[in-house]
Amino acid sequence: MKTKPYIQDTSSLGYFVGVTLDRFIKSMQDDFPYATGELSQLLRDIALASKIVSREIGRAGLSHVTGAYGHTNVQGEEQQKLDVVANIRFIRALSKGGEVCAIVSEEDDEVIDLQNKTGKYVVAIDPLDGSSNIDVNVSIGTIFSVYRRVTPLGSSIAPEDVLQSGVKQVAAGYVLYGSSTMLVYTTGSGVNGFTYERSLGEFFLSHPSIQAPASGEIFTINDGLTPTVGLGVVEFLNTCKRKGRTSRYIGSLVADFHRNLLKGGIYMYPASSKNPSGKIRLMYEANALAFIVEQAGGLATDGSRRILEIQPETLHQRTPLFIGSKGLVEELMGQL
Ligand code: AHM
Ligand code: MG
Repeated sequence: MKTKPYIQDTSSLGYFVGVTLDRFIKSMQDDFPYATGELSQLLRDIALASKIVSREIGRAGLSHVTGAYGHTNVQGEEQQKLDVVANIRFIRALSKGGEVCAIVSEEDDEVIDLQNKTGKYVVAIDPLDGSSNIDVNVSIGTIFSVYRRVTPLGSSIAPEDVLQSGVKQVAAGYVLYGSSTMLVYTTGSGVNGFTYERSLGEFFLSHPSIQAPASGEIFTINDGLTPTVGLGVVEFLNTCKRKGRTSRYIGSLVADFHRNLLKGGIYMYPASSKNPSGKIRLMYEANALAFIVEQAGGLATDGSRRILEIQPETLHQRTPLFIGSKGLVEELMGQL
């Protein structure tokens, strides 16, 4: 019988077409001979929860999960029902997996101690970001950071396991529930994006090796804040307008960030008189996106410090955030 080797020529389609998230995670793990597979499993757990959340969001208007839950979180913000649903889904997935010992969530005042003394990882998560857009069918997201615990396995968790600066992240990512659902993540060797194929129930690699454009034309800010922000930011905004740049603001950090990451732009949430420390939370919003943007060649700062080097002092600490294309962030910094 004549045989021939199976050689699939995908060169005209791009090498990565058809690679599932699972397979991609596995191939990344294979690059590290001593990897135990626990981080890979953790990423799969997050992906699974995000599929469930994507389904809940997709039918929210029909299933009575829109609207307020009737409870205010530690930030003094009213929780939406979907915030609570997403929080439960992610915490359940992360606690069942067995790799995680502690979780910091936007929706929980205190650290969630999973009482798992063999769990190697700590996760900080905003299960559903963009609360104001939940009920109006506009893009929202999930943001997550993964840290290695610093106390020895077998011991109880301690504050130093949780309050780690962003440079210590071993993985970070976000899920964007937009016109399609996408998961974008990094483990410190580039940024890759996966699009969810709902009918197959799989994420497929759609955006390999994402690079942030070196500069860009988009500036992103809640313009209502500008009367109460610092003069440097106002000056930069005037420069953007004079140069004919484009203003775009969705009000969902993940969506605004993702657009600027792909197209070139800068997202700004400065300190203002209403939010003297800014609005964005360091541990489960800014750090993950800062890790991703740097991996993609961009920058993230609070105006004077690299976001990733800020030592968190409290779980729900806020920070001013300027993040995006390197050229634009540097230009802003020159005017602060
Ligand atoms: P949230 O975590 O309560 O949703 O708040 C964070 C959100 C970000 O997604 C978004 O960039 C920002 O808050 C919008 O704030 P504002 O409505 O003040 O423009
Ligand atoms: Mg949030």
